[in-house]
Amino acid sequence: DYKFWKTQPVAKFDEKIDHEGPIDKPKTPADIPDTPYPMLKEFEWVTMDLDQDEQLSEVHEFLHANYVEDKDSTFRFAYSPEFFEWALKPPGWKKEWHVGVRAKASKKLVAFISAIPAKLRVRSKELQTVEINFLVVHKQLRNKRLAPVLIKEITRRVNKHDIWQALYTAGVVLPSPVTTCRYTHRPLNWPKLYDIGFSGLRPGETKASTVAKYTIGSTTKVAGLRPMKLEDVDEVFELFEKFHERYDIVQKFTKPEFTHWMLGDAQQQKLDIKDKIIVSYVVENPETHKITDFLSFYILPFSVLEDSKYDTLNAAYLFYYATDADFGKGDRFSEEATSALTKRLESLVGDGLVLAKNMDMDVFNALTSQDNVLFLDDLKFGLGDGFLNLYLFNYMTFPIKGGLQENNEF
Ligand code: YNC
Ligand code: MG
Repeated sequence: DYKFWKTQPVAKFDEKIDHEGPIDKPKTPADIPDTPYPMLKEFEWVTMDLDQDEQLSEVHEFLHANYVEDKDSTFRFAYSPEFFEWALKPPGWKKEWHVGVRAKASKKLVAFISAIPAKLRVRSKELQTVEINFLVVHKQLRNKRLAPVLIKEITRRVNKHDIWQALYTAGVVLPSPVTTCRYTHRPLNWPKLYDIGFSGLRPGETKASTVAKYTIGSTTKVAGLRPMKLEDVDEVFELFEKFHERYDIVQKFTKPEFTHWMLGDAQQQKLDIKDKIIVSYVVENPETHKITDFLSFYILPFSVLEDSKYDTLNAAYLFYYATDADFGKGDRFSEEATSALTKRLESLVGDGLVLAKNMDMDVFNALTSQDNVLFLDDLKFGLGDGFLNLYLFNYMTFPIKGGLQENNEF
């Protein structure tokens, strides 16, 4: 019955929404307590210093053992230390927003939650928010109401910086999603996916026919496709901003943020493509040298729990894309504009599959968000059983259409 969430500034399931905006009365940082929320006496709050390799690997190992699993506990997200560098230290990151809880006696990490700054545009309004992620409580301390304490403490630490809204996603249903997406999966190495129980055999299909169905070549097709470079940032940023006008809810990146999210830090940028965790490509028109398209995906493996043959499942996730495809002079959502966009995204993401396959990925994952539903079916993505709900804290919105889309069927 959502004993905790009932007390929080979030929309109720049956709430009639008649305006968009904050839910709580305005407050100032001075109204917020200076000291942390009380913690159970056996435990203590700590701020994790992810600039220290030792603490970074501690967080890494803790999440490795306790973070999100699929519903049958067959797979668990296997974030790498490099991934945390990228996900938890974007421009403007704050150490005090990497919140841990330790057992007082053993000093062992038993819980974690994080926030990073993120500016959002919700329709025509821009909001300074944080994105909350990596909430996790040790497996042996579940169902003890520790999660609400972590959430209240991170809220306090964020409010102290005069930020009152937050964005978060979760597989669980809480009051109330702004939009709901479904995970879809495009097998790249079907025999392995079948062996570890990730993919099944469809009625009427054989192993051989399934392998044939998912076969893709090893060369990309789009002329002018090449890895994105630091020198491309200005041009791609402009293309990206323009393309993103079509969505109702988007993150508004500054240029440094955009560089961080698409290319990673200086260390990432030096890596060989095959070792990267964030992969970005552009299409440079061979004649005009103008950049016409952009595509990115990130690498996040799963641990395969209890399989004798394999211990990792290599997965790529569709991240952002943008294109200057001719949307027609008038309505960007007209049939003509949509068909131009579909064609362009299909070849772009189709090449993304090839790139990921060449990086030895076993599966390419995507959500049914933004314009993905236009191409998922043709590119042989299949519906998974995971859902992802998107939430806003302390902000009431009308249902989001034409951006992150709800109840997509394709
Ligand atoms: C969840 N994922 O409903 P009620 S996603 C939010 N997000 O409260 P307890 C969650 N709330 O229903 P446990 C949640 N999961 O009574 C559960 N809850 O109102 C709510 N799993 O707490 C739940 N990571 O401590 C209930 O539950 C209350 O011991 C129960 O701990 C939960 O990062 C959890 O899936 C998730 O480690 C920590 O199960 C634990 O079960 C776990 O008794 C594996 O909690 C890892 C996992 C979640 C990934 C994520 C986004 C988190 C968003 C948090 C909300 C942020 C709000 C905005 C704050 C900033 C505001 C500003 C400004
Ligand atoms: Mg608990």
